[in-house]
Amino acid sequence: MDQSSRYADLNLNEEQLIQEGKHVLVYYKMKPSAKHYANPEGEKDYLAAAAHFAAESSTGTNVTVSTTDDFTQSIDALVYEIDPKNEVMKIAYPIELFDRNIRDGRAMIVSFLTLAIGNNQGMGDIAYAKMHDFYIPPTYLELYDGPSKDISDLWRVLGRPVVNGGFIVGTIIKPKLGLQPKPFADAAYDFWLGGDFIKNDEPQGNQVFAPMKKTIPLVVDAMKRAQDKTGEAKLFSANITADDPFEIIARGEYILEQFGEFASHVAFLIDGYVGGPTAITTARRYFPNQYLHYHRAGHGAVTSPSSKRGYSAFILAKMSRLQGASGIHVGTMSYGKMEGDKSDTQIAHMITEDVARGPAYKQDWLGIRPTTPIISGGMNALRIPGFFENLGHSNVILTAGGGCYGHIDGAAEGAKSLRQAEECWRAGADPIEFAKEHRQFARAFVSFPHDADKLYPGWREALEIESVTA
Ligand code: CAP
Ligand code: MG
Repeated sequence: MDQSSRYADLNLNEEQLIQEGKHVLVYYKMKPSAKHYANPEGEKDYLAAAAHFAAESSTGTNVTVSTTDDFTQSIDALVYEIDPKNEVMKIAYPIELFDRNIRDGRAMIVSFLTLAIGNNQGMGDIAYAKMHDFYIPPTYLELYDGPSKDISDLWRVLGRPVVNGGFIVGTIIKPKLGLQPKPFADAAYDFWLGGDFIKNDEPQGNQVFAPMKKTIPLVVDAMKRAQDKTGEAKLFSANITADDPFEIIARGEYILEQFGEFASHVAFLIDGYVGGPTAITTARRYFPNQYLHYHRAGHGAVTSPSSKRGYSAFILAKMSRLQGASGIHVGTMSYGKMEGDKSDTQIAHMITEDVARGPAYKQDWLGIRPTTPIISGGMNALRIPGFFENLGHSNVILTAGGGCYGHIDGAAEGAKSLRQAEECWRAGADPIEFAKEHRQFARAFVSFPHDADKLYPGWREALEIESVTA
């Protein structure tokens, strides 16, 4: 059934829709199924498929129902632009479609997802559809929580300027799982002698071999000893992810109680993709005084460039700022081990700047606090100069697990090598020349010889230091 007469209006003007501010605008890459449409690239069939997509994403289904009235049609989602050859489809969703809290009338990302990335992901007449950008108008934007804390709060704890406070050197306690409480805390202490910020790895929580109520007290002690020894404040991002919001709350409350006078040094980590919006919002609303660290493990299932369904990493990050993530992993923009591209800098700029361009829309964030780009995934000191050259600034948190615990001289030296690598970039220095004067950075070449050979050919001769097979 061709529903384009109801769910499409190609005369709508995007600028005017933005001016009116009554619609969430969404940009998809969509392909109709050749099984259902004789000419899926043709204007008529493409529009019919897009209209069905809009119907299923708003007020309709695959047939007309007798209960539809005038008001219903007034909140239909409308296809307002298509480019079949480039698989482009843009839909305007009236704000009224989206659910609001009964407690405070505010918006919820789960409602945006259940409509804009809901049934439409499995429709028989759509080969695939992936969201690549969306625009939120001011009257809807202000209904989202946004971050309650941001990187300036961490810089304040670290005793740094709260504007451009600079690079936060972090790690992830490795191995990913298997450390019992004392070795876990020892690993934390070792890193903190050189670094600023430690996170739980995403699956670490309350495993039977490392009960949280045994591990956390030892981590608190390690933080206190490291702070005393270095004279510097240290930060810990504790994983409180769980299925049950009450478990999340119980974990958070226990951790803050244990850290006591140093509770302000604690961020809370939520595995936001697998945990979902409820987990993120539970932490955001119950612990508004803690920096909310959004880990995105699992996101690749929908965001990978190899996936033509779901939504992009840009969308995940944009939704995280709306939900109130203080920081989110944004990948390493091709410099680390995970999928990514140099152009992913657009994600980092979009979650931090007041007004940011995406693939299709310019979003004014209207003063909503920034979300910190968290850089992680296969990073070590050698990969840092190129990374920051590409990103253009170092007001980020970088967490390197292998890059620290795989450093030949241990985690603290690994941390120092990361900090030196950022200094090298900031000074615009040649890394090999810089390494001649900075031992920990030089020893990163020895620690990660495969990277060194790839990134800095000739380093062995130039640095004249003993080389070991990694
Ligand atoms: C990195 C990491 C992070 C990934 C997540 C890991 O460890 O702890 O979870 O970076 O990817 O478990 O792999 P390494 P992303 O530093 O040892 O690689 O940040 O892209 O979401
Ligand atoms: Mg991890």
